[in-house]
Amino acid sequence: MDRITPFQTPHYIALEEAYGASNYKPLDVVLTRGEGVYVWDVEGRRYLDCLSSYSAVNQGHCHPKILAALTAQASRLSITSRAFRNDQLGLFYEELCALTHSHKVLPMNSGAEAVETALKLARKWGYEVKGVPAEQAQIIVASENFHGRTLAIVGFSSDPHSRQNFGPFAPGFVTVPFGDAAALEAAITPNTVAVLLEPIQGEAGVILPPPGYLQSVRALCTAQNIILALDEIQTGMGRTGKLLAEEHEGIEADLTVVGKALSGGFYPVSAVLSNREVMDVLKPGEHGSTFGGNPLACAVARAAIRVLVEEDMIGNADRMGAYLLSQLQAIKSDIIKDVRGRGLMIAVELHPHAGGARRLCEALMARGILCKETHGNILRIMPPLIITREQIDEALPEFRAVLMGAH
Ligand code: IF1
Repeated sequence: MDRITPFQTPHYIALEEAYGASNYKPLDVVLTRGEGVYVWDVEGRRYLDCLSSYSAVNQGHCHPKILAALTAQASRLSITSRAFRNDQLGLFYEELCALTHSHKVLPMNSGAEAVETALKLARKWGYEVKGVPAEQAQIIVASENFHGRTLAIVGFSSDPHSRQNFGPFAPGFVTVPFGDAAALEAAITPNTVAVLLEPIQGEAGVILPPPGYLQSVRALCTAQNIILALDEIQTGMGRTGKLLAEEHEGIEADLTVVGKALSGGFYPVSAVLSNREVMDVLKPGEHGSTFGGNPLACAVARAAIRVLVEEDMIGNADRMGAYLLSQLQAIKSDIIKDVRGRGLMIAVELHPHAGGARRLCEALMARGILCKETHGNILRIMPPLIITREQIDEALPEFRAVLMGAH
């Protein structure tokens, strides 16, 4: 294998161990190049990327048209601050609103920032439009949620690893079991301003909503004048075979949070989408961000949206996701408890006696496939949406071998 960079794998690992915070435990693969569904390590080995950076590179690694937009804009104007206007922001707003049938957009950078923005919008709307008494707003969230890593967000996480020793936390959040509409209805009070949900829980292990659940939540929110906020940061941008996962349920959220593949993985770009009423509670000076809505972010996101639609990546995710799911579900193995998913957001849940999904990730890595485990016994399989049937067929024998016990 021809070498690509000056150092070998151990050198890069040693540097990360010596100087980096230990807030991750990555696989010991050092990547140096990405193209389409593949990435290469510093030893020249090729891998099928079945994580897509947690659904940030739906368009495939280093998509040439998004790269071209990035370099063209970066050579012209990268950032202006929002103290002045620029020639990319309005076009980004118009194109994102047209794509998502939204009325207004608030651009941010990371997903967590956009979720925080949605929480602030919901609370402000609650006080100024719904008439909830000051400081009394309540927001209902689901157990096993993942919405980011900020203090407010981890404060309503049910994962001890996300919240241990980070308190005290922000008040005003009520947790109910995901999928239980009756429990959610029982948790509603006159001070409830919003419900925040992932339409499919990603980090929890691709937990699909029970049929009718999201329609029930939508109806409850409409009937009781409560904002339905959907976090589509991982499920959006075509990942589930629809542009937004809410489309599978035939509902429309009042606030929708998007991120990750909104930039095709080239740049942190996130946004809150809303109907006019909710977004209009914000007045100048009441929210913002240095990089939010900068021309480079907007140019990259415009190209990422364009290729997603023009190259029918959403339809491909639907077709290839159905094929991959059916092939994985056909694998007979005593370690497989469940295989589930929607579009190219798929999970293989293992029985406890399987010894954990990390071991399988390492076995798959040795066979040229990169996956990530979650919650110990769940394998997430989320390739870029451009994957072809041939590329799936090339990977299936490796998945079968590892899931059927060969290592
Ligand atoms: C990590 C998890 C996934 C998200 C949803 C908001 C955010 C995320 C539904 C925040 C981000 C990332 C964060 C990253 C790993 C990854 C992740 F494992 F952490 F939980 F995808 F499942 N809503 N998810 O999935 O967006 O601020 O990160 O831009 O923290 O290690 P962000």
